[in-house]
Amino acid sequence: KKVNIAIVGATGMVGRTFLKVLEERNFPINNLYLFASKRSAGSKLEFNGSEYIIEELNEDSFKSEIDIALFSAGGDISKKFAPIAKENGVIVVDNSSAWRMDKAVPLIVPEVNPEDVQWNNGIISNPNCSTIQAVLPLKVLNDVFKIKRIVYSTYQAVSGSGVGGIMDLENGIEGISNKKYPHQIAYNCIPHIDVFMDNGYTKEEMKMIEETKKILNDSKLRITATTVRVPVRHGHSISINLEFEKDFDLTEVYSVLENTDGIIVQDDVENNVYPMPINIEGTNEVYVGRIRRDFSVDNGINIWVVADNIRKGAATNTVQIAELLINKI
Ligand code: 11C
Repeated sequence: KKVNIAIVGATGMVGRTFLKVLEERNFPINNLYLFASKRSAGSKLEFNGSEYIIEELNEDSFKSEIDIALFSAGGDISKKFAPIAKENGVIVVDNSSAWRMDKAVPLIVPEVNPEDVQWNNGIISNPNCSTIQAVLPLKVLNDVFKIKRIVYSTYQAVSGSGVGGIMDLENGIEGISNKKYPHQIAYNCIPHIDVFMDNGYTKEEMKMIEETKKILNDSKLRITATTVRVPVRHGHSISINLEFEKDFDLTEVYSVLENTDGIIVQDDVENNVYPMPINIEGTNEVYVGRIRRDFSVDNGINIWVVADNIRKGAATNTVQIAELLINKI
């Protein structure tokens, strides 16, 4: 069955990647509607060999027969327009942080909690990019060894901040000052992603902590995080330190990860093989390597997790959620 799809924020980095991923996955589309701000209205984007004209998003945009709308236009647009779409019978899959922690809104990574699509009420949230790539390995390891504590340390690409982040990196290399970030990102690391909260953590850190608990459905999980922007164009990396309740065998950890859909294990240190952002750009999987015991605690382990933040961290995951919906429409 073919469905009618709308994209809100079609001209952005994630919006354009929605189109590529829908095309690559042969998503069964009948009509496609592209929405963006007034500035982009009238311009065209190509999909499956045809040109589509971008329309300005407004309160009447969802009056057409739209089944599913993929939103990636920032939190304010989602807050305003997702309820309007929902009232018009559209199911919204939202890539912003606007609805993620709303108890009435499922937060989904299809390899982890696809069943949560059942209780959607017209809005489904796509998690933060760093959370998505982390919970794939965590879900299967938790199922087998029961996680006691998680320590996240991230190394996040500038594309996570959109075009402005990439400009700051490229300009910085040329000696031109930063606009997007509070400091130069070229030749630097900035331990500051999103705004600071009253508790001393950044919002990105709190997103990773709270979203992980919601997706793994365990509000008591002990989690801490440090999120850092690094001068990498695409691909977020995360060092994850874990403590399990149960003792484990490293070979069993490998086999659990290797047998999980969506995960590719790259771990052959003798040959310098481990996941790196430069190698995984444009892919849809989550890569895991540097798997090793943490000898400083009981039942501890370290893993290194890399994924394309615009694909699995955003566009691909959102399209996969829409695929879960197709059979229900
Ligand atoms: C970053 N993770 O890399 C952010 C971008 O909550 O959807 C995505 C922000 C979000 O800056």
